[in-house]
Amino acid sequence: MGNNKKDSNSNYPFASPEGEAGIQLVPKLDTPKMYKVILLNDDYTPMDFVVLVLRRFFAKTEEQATEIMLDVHKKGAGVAGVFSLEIAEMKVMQVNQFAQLNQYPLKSTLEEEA
Ligand code: TYC
Repeated sequence: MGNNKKDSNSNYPFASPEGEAGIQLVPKLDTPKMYKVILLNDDYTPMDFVVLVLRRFFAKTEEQATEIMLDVHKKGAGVAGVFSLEIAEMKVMQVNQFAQLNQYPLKSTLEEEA
């Protein structure tokens, strides 16, 4: 019983990340930055199209999509979703391309999460 983890580390199993001499044993990882995909309002894109975009690219339900769309319509902008940088960049491209293909001025942009 004299040489188990409990004896050598009284806080076991919540082991300290620092060794005997205060040396860092477990690397501290920065939490990855997250990015908001912002939908921008305009006067021409049909509401139904915005709802479709939110369902297709952001996996929102009809109800969630309608709520977000109306929020953007009233306030000028709103959050469609929050993602890692690569995923957020892809969503922005997909939305902007899909809108352009359908000849609507709908735009989305990125914003780093606070
Ligand atoms: N303002 C548009 C309209 O009245 C609807 C709309 C909502 C457009 C959200 C873009 O991101 C948007 N048809």
